[in-house]
Amino acid sequence: MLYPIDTPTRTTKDLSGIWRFKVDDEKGDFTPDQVLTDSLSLAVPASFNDQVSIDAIRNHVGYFWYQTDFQLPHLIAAERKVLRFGSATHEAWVYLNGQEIGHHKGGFTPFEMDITDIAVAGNNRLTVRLSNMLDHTTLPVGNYSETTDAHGRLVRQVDENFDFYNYAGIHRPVILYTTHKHYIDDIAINPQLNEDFSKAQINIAVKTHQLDQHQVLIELFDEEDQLVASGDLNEALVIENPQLWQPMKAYLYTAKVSLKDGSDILDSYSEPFGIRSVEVKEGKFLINGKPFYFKGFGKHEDTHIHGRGLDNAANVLDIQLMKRIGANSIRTSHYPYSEEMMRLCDREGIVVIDETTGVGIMESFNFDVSILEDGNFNDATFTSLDTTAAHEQVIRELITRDKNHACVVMWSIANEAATYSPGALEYFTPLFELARELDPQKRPLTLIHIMMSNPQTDLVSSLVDVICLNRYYGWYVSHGDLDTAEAQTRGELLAWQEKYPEKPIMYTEYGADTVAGLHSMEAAPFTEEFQEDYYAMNHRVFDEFDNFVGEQLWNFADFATKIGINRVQGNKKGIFTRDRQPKMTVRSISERWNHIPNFDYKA
Ligand code: BDP
Repeated sequence: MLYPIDTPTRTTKDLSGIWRFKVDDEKGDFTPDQVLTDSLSLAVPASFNDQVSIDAIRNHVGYFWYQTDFQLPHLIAAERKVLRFGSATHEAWVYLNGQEIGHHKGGFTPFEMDITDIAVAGNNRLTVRLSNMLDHTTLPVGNYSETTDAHGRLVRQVDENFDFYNYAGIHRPVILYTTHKHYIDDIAINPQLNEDFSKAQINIAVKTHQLDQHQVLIELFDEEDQLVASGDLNEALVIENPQLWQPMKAYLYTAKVSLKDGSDILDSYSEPFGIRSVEVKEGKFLINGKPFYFKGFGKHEDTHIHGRGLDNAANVLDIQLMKRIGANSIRTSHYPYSEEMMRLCDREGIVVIDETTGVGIMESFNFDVSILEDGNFNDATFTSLDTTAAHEQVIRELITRDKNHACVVMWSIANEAATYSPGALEYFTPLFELARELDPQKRPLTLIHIMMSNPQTDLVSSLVDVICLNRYYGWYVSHGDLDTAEAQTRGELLAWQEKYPEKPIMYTEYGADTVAGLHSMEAAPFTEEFQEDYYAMNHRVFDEFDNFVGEQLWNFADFATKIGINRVQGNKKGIFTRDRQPKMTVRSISERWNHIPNFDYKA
């Protein structure tokens, strides 16, 4: 799916701004053609939750109405018109001028509707009904229940099966864009480098709605806007001596695709792309043929006031901070991030492990790791949950959306599923096959292992290209005892290495809750001293293993989550606070990472 941009043949209209908003009382007295009265004024895009000061609205589980009016100039009357949501969390029914025009389930991927026949010149009323409910068929997974209050009213509840606040709303831009009635629908770019990187063949597939006489022309431009190759769909497009997209040193070409009728250009679209190779070989993760070492973070889309809504300024600052402390990569834990962030990572050379919403796939998510001790790993996750359809859908939508991004070097199919549970291999095998089939660039695939999934219990690692581990020795296991934690860390890495000597291993999470400003001489848990010691212990062990290819700590910044006895106003495992101030450990991590090269660290 193409990102909405202005081109000589396309116009975009951003519907961001202040919309009308109201909780749906489910009495059925509002119909989407009406003006939403008695409403609150709310910013779009953003989560609704932290914009309101009324607890009953902030915490409401159920349905919500959003509404705005927009004007369409007569000028574009003859154009094809499309309404596109970057995301609406988690399920949306969309109405234009009172008529239902679309429905989408899944809160982190874009969807669009052709409104050519429904939009009118002049005023148009756009109404959206939104649900923030999650259950055992959705991703992320939620535990849904219903009760009645003292007045006999239905009360819905979602107990998140994951550790982040269930923000909802219209989280990403709503854009109206126009095209000619014959148009470019999609572009897939797959650059192939030859062995010595002196040449790149740029394979481009274009999906169009066109007539037989129309032709597609492709022109490739470098960063100085110089034409470097051109041709139609049947011609091989070759770039000699290509500039490679490198981690932290991005180089982006642009593919300009034109749909032509003789000399008339009916539609044109410009897609940035990078040329780089990615390969997993002999225990190494190779980018452009060289062993890459991941340094970075699991993150969240999570900022004050905006909640999970797009915050371009925060994204820019986060990347600036990452660069300053020597990080080179992120994982989009635990859902696809905004297209704006993905484009920024392309531009800034940030390496991305791109994750689906496959989180919470476990009968009940908790932090009780005692099941490790009693050896009873069985649960009924894969018979009691029913997430296959949602999982297939998000894999399709994620890969369709992000397939051209140079920054994406690996897909993460899920985070911390019950991969030790009967049925896990049967559940994941077709999902991995689907992802491999959909990706034109055939990137490596992984899923992220929870602690209970270790070399003895895990059932699915035969599927992955890289073994990715979330580990909390010294925190959830052997809490506060870093000597024992060190031995456990070493012991488990050895066991993985023995079992899969050809597969690279990396940590995709490790961290300790740390309350900024809390200190102690004896480095007690929750203090800044403990966080620093915890990381030093882990890093000592990482450096002993040749096929250990990366460290992405948990988390970049403190973030909002559901309340619980383990949570002090949010998850405090950030090495930055939620407002992006450093905790003490940032200095030592920066010292370490600025000395670890992006390539050949373990050579
Ligand atoms: C892991 C999850 C992550 C949590 C983290 C934690 O992948 O979402 O926030 O642990 O407990 O279970 O901090």
